[in-house]
Amino acid sequence: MKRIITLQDVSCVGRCSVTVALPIISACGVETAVLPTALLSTHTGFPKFTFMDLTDQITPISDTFKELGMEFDGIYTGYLGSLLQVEIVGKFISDFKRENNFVLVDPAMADNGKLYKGFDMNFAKKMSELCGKADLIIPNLTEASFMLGLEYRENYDEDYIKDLLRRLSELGAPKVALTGISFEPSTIGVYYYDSTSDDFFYYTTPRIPKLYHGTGDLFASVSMGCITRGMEIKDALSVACEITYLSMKYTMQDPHARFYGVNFEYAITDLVKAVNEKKTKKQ
Ligand code: PXL
Repeated sequence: MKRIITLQDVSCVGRCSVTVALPIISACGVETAVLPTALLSTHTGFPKFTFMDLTDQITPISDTFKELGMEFDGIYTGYLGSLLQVEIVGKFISDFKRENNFVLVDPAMADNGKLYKGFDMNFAKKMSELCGKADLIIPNLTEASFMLGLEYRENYDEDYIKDLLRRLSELGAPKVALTGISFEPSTIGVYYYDSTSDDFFYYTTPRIPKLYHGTGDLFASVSMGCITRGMEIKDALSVACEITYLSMKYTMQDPHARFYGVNFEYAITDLVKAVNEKKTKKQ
């Protein structure tokens, strides 16, 4: 069985980060190891939360992994809490990156034109450096704009998105998937660019006109699970769109859901089905 490790926070309540990555990647049939980078009572979207930084644990844990000769088929990073933490996580990637394993960096730090609480443009710059160590990055439009030092735009056309994708790949990751891209009101999806073949791909689902916390974490986790399981990246991103759409649809029935993340639990059977239908290698 393939084994990946994910480095991100544990937020006790409010599905995001590890509490999404673990069930979703496990459902794809991939062992999911975790290296928790912080412990929070909830994610930072709640009016009040605790935050215990675990940065000082990362190096002793990774040194121990090294002594044990531990290897990972994939490394997946998400929300990271400080500049120093991004730096240390970058070192972890350098230590455990191999020619045939896969590194996904989700620069989870902003959405809807705004940085999450506690982040500034220095952090966005640092995150853009971490993106340079990845095989694939999955920013949303806000994160992409901030990492490139551009103004966030709500109105754009296909040429603008393609230009953004090319510039993002110049950060150093050969493959880039930009989420939340919409050219007309009724659909939304992912725009993907593979700089190694100069190939673009766009996939959409119907748009659900709601903002829910944790959809980016769900999208990245489905992508990581499916890719590790042997799916082509374009197929994995398409499945991630469908599962995010379905989970949002289920969440709409719950009027208090916004900050508690999306009800992805109801979409797990659909995810397992998609993995079994679309995986290309027997793993
Ligand atoms: O969903 C991204 C995320 C993850 N972890 C924490 C967060 C957020 C977004 O606000 O606060 C702690």
